[in-house]
Amino acid sequence: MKDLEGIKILDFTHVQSGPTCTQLLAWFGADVIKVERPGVGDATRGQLRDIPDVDSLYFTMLNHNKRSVTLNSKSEKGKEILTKFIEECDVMVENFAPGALDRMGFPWERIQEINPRMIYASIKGFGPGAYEDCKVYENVAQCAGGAASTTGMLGSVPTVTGAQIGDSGTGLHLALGIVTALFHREKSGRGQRVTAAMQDGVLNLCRVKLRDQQRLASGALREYSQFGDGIPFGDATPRAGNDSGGGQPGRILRCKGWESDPDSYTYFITQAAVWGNICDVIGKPEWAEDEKFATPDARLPRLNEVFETIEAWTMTKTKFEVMEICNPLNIPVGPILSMKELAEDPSLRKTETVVEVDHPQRGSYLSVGCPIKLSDSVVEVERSPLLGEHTEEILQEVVGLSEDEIAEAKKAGAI
Ligand code: CAO
Repeated sequence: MKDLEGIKILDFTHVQSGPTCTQLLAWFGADVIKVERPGVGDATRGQLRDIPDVDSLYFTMLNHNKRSVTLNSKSEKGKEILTKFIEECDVMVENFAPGALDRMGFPWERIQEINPRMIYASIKGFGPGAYEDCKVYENVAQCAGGAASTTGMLGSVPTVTGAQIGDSGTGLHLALGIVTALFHREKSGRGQRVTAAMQDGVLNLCRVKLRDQQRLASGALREYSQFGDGIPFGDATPRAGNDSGGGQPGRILRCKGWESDPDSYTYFITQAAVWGNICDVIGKPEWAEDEKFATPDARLPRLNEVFETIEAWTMTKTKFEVMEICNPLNIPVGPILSMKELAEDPSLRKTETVVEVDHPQRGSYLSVGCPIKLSDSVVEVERSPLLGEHTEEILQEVVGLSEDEIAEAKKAGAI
């Protein structure tokens, strides 16, 4: 049994942020009906293509378990069909540029009028305010949400991260909002508007950096390497390089083979509770009692010396050997894993976090499966739909069009 079975989602999303949200809902059993412009479709179908004329990995990896219907929702006939879809569906999701659905003639008020039970969920770049009309892509959100100003090396340019916290992060936020609104509807019988702004989503994920902003008023951030380096703090949370964001200092350290392998590194955390074990493993047992190193406070101004000494040891081991030695001693470390290593990782294959999917045009490809595991509700990853693959069955099943009506809509260019 699929938990969201019976929930029909009218999916007007495109590119990355919205599709990640509806993909999650599809994995949990919702019937996600992806609405795409006839002959065009989601722009990502054709972006970053690795095989000519075949849906890109960009598209196929973001649109699993959905059905595709083509509909020109700006044409008169298309609007008629869209109205029927709104009557029949439970949730409508979109991440168009601000105002696009209003311009199409379907503002929230109209949608509510057509179906008061409808949950209407949107992602925009910004919430209400000075920038509400702006179009936004991933890296703009990372910059506007506080991630870029706090990421990168001190004294160097602001840096964006490879994790798509603006797009996929906001998609996750929206999915939770939709499920919450579905619960609300169970009790109230009413739908509601759900919005998630990418700037807000990124800032939510940068919560610890706003924490540090406020701590600055009480003086230097002593766990930042710049404190030990004697570099004064300014009036905003600085870039922290690879320092840990929490109270246990950590850094990325070189491992055996780093000269030729760009990913031969480990993240090493000097957790206070296991400091004695760390001292033993790196060959500095005397540091456990030495007053210059014995306590977290004493170590903070000496983190460079601490990590240089640990690194002299990690450089004699591979990143996996560091893991094998430190884990039994409860020392938190983690290898820097390349995408190649992740793609080949047997544990991730076993849990279906990395899955092989078959596609009629491209053959077999790797994808990231559902990262959320429920003990009773197992997710089966299905391939993404071809453009308009389900148009006729959806128009018949969901909006009740006859074959003649479908032929007429086709003739009018509405589907
Ligand atoms: N039938 C008819 N028209 C359709 C349609 C359909 N099935 N699907 C889309 N369209 C129309 C839209 O109505 C819109 O028309 P108008 O400009 O006349 O209102 C037009 O296609 C283009 O939509 P868009 O403005 O959303 O697309 P864009 O490529 O210009 O912008 C993006 C893309 C992502 C910048 C913008 O959609 C946006 O800012 N979205 C919100 C934030 C967001 O989700 N960003 C993440 C993107 S992933 O990095």
